[in-house]
Amino acid sequence: MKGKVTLEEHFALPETFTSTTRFSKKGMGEDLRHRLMDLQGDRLREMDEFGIEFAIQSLNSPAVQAVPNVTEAIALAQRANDVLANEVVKRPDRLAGFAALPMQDPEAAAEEMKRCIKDLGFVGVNVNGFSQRENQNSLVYYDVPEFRPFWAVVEELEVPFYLHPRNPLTDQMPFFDGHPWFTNSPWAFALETAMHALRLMGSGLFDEYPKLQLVIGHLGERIPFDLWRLDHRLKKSPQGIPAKKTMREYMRNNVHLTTSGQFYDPPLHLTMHEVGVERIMFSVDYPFETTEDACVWFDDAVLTEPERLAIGRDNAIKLFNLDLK
Ligand code: GRE
Ligand code: ZN
Repeated sequence: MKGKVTLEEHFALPETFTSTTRFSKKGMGEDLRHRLMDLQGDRLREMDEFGIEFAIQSLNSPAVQAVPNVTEAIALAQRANDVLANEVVKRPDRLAGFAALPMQDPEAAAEEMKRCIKDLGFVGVNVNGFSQRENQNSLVYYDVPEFRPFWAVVEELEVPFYLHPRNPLTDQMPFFDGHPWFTNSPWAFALETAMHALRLMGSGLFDEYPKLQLVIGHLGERIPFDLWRLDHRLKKSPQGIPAKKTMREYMRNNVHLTTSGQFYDPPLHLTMHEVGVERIMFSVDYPFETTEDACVWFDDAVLTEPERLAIGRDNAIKLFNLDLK
């Protein structure tokens, strides 16, 4: 399919690259560095080769979220956003930007988000999970009351918020002891991100701000598979839950999903059944995944042509108000 639009595609600054290196295979470091730093060369050539017209770019993970010093986190987010804005203006026909945000300070995050949307022309924000604040072991999740004014600004700006994975602090989790291969992207990313998304839903955030739109990758970080059981068991929860609606209702009204790093028909079909075709958008997860793997799969996935067009292009154009014909 030609004209695809993608939205979980990453770049890095020299100083944020190191937060990713440990995830790359030995020997891949240099190639990955090149691919993360470059926003114009190979990236666009691969998009051309495999029929991607337009890609919304975001900073690598965890980057800003892993900087405990609040002043440094704010400066890093601003720098990353300025660098991205400079690259996007060179090819506004192919690229757009997501803002990186210093969530360690919700007020500063709201200010930076306004600057990115209003002055830099970004189309949304992308945050890499929880933020470490003040020290390495103190982490904040964004369902807590302190963040409600921040979410009010997100709703007011009418921009989607992409909640991107980061690794949980596995040295605090005996759970992973002796099994490091299950940390990071093979398993831990989805566990962490799904839990954060559930915290947002369960806290009643979307009852307070019903127009908020959250985006999560990897076909919903496993939530669609468990959606029926989740609501089935929550109905019987002895603790109750602050949320007024079912998780299914939030998934169908406030959440969008991408296919980043999930290039397989059965989970796609399950997800379409659970949340509806209009809430799913094609994405690659470049450069951690190859454009080829993603596109060769998607172009031949078992879909009707209207479904392929919606997931591959039109849903993203609509959600982000992209200026594409
Ligand atoms: C990502 O999406 O950010 C990512 C990594 C490392 C490995 C795989 C992956 O940062 O998808
Ligand atoms: Zn990613």
